[in-house]
Amino acid sequence: MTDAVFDLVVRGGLLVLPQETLEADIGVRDGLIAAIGPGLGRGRREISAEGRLVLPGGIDSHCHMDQQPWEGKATADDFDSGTLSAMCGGTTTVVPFAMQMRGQSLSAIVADYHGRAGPKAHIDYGFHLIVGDPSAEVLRDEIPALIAAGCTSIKIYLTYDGLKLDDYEVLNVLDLARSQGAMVMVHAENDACIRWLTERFVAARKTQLRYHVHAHPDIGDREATFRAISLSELIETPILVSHVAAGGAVEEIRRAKARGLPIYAETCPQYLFLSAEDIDTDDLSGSKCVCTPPPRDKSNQPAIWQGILDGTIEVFSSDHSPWNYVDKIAGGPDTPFHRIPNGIPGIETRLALLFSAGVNGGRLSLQKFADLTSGAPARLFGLSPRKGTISVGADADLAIWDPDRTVTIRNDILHHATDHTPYEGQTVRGWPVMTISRGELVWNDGEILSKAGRGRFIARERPFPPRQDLSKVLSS
Ligand code: DUC
Ligand code: ZN
Repeated sequence: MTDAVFDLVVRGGLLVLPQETLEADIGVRDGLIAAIGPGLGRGRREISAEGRLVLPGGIDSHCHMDQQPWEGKATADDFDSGTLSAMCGGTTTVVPFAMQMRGQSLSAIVADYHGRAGPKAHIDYGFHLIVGDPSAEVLRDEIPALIAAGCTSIKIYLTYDGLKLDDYEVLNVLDLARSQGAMVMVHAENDACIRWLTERFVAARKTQLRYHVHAHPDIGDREATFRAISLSELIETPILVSHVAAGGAVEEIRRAKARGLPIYAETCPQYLFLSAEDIDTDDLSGSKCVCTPPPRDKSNQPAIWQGILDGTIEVFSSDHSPWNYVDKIAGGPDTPFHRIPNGIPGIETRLALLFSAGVNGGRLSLQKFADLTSGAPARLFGLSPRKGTISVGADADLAIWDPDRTVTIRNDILHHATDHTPYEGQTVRGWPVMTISRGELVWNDGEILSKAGRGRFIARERPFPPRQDLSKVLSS
């Protein structure tokens, strides 16, 4: 077609732009959005989006793939199946974790992770840095160089053997993050509460699955969230509280924001669409829902929704952490709760679950949905303005949705390599039917058109201006 003005035109959809919803076309050139408007000129390729919604491709800023084994068991998804599954669920960028444990070199882990992702990823990706050993050498010689190379966010844990930091170490990491303009994500559970309760439940032979929830009490989330906020306030650097699961943590974050502190928060599908009841089974099937923090008592769900609605929680990501069920129950029918690998799959169902209950359920506007699942993670993790919105100059990363398609989630319709989904049998309305990554149609309603290795590493910007001074504390 010689008179083509664009490489691709997505024609006639209802576009979900940051401030409005507009019936218009999108013209794509060289993988970028070149024009938005009605009646655009021809494209060498045209895709009809008539009767459909066109949303920014999802950004999943919390997902695990091809991570180090847990008690000898590997995650089910590598970068091939993990990113494929994301893509088929309407996601166009993922940010998984390069995980350093005590004694390891973080730079070596990141180099290894590049080798794992590069040949396999179907969509674009970045890496967060899990800092499990913030030695003076790692803080001085490794992290600044990794941030300069585009890994501009750090994850720290307040629990988990081999990963957890004490408060002194947290302060060092926060101090470095401030000086580098990096985001710090915090897994905020109280480690001592978990260990103390687990020891007592085990001693009392209370090892059935339900005790997983009791051993991770929501008061421990509240305490650890408040502590993380306090350390962030002292060091004057933003943090993002990961996977907020319970009302108490929401309250702490809301209070901190009301005081003007730069505290951000994320929640995940398991805290809206699963509950402690799903774990409390007589057999081990409830282990399909075992993750940390655990899905809480249902009474917490309205608080999470409220946190989303009033802006206390900005980000909705999956925390896809795909262990096979066969590995979860490998210890036999009496496997105690604390020996079940933590984590559940959910990278492909994240968007549809929220769209169905949020948008079709009348709780969320399309703009809010797009911001929770794409715009906010892009801004907070240094992917803006390249990704996160439908706007001229941005990457043409799009998800075309049939807002009325009703789908019953079954593991055999999903594309992860995990042998189960915790959402088996849940019915949703609204489904992403096409995914476009940098102007390339990669998922066409049941047909996979991408190739492993086409995804690119995205060197992310620093989300905050680097600041050397610690003005309030050190000037006193
Ligand atoms: N919780 C996490 O924070 N990460 C991975 C798995 C889990 O359950
Ligand atoms: Zn996680």
